[in-house]
Amino acid sequence: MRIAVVTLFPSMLREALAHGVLGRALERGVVEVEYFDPRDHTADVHRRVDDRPYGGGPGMVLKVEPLRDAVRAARAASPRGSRAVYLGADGVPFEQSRAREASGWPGLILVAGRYEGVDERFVEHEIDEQWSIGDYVLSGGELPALVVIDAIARLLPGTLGSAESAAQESFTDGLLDWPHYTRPASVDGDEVPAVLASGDHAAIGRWRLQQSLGRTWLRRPELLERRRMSGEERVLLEEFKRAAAARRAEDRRVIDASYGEGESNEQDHSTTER
Ligand code: 4G1
Repeated sequence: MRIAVVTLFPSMLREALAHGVLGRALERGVVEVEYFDPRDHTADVHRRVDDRPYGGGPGMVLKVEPLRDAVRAARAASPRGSRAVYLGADGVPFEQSRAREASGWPGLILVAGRYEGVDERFVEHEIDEQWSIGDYVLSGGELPALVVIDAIARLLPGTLGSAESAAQESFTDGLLDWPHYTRPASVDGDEVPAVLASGDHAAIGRWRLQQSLGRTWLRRPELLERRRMSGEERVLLEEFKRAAAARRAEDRRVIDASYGEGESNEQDHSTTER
């Protein structure tokens, strides 16, 4: 896949993409990343890419012409059917489903903003989609571009080993990950869950699925609502909830015992965990 990045800071991405699984994918040509700097598309002596916002207010806005010409150069170097995406806080959420979809495109042109953003007329005329990686204030679109490239590149055949790619389509799609453990089996008296060392692969699979369901229920309940559950999953989650309730009851018992009956206990335990 061909990825073109329109950015004022290409070295920010170049360095970050040289490592690990992505670095190897680039070496092997599974993905090709090319940079287009709007500053290379200026005509004035100051190589000016920004200007003051019409209507007043703080900060600067990226001018249309250097951005437009950089995107046009990127389009000329990209395969037919490539799509140009502006990364901005006001885009649609960039999620795994969008990464999966974009991994099937022949090419992708990512545009990273700076300052307060870009002139809206550039977006209207040169951009096909707008994506946001999340709700926070950033100082530029370069880190979002890295996030998007990482998420898409690892879906391309040849980036990961075949064992890893099979695991990606596993049954835990749409759930949080299960907890992981490695050696030693005991750290400061803290033991690995016994089931993981049992060698019973069916039991391990059930435990992991249950942990994924339980953590998703605790931390990201909206993800469970989006996802239909099998009968087995319902049973596993109900068992997790019962165990969680039993743990809470036991915690309350221990707390009551240590504070003593009738003594003040101003702590509010309702806001900790479910
Ligand atoms: C208004 C967040 C502006 C930010 C409201 C997620 C944030 C790109 C993203 C901003 C950016 C809020 C993103 C803000 C991003 C141009 C340069 C826009 C940086 C810029 C909540 C600054 N996902 N933000 N504006 O952060 O590029 O992709």
